[in-house]
Amino acid sequence: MKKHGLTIISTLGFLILLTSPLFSGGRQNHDHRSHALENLRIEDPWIRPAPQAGGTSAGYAQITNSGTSPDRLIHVHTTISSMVELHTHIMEGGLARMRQVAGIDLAPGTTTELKPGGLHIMFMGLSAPLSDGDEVELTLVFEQAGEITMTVPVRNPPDRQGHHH
Ligand SMILES: [Cu+2]
Repeated sequence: MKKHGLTIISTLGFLILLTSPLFSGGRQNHDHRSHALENLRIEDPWIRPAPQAGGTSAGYAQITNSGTSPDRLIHVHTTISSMVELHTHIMEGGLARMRQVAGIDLAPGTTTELKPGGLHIMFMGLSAPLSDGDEVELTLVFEQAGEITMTVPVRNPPDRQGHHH
């Protein structure tokens, strides 16, 4: 019995030795993540109004990465639509077309602008119409910083008055 007890103690000691680097590794990872979160600033987020449920809309913002390492917007969670994709615009035969991208790179020390005609968050299969003045909740998922949830206003594009259609 005594011998058996010793075996358990030494096994425990061995396990503690094995797991302690994992614990400190996990803590470091958490620090790294909250640090990456501190370094991201999301400004002027907005979503385009949409007249019909089942339709599409697009979301924009300026995302500043003031840290020293790159991050990446990889997904957006929301209940306003059944599908969300990250899109960019490319010119094809003189026409601007939207194309899905796997992520939006946020280089350190730069501001990445999601704007009409450029990078944007695409909402497809809206669960309800979106009207100017509404507010919706979005959770942006970043590769390094993790998730940021925020309330985003629905509003008309700022340059709408200057366009003839
Ligand atoms: Cu799009």
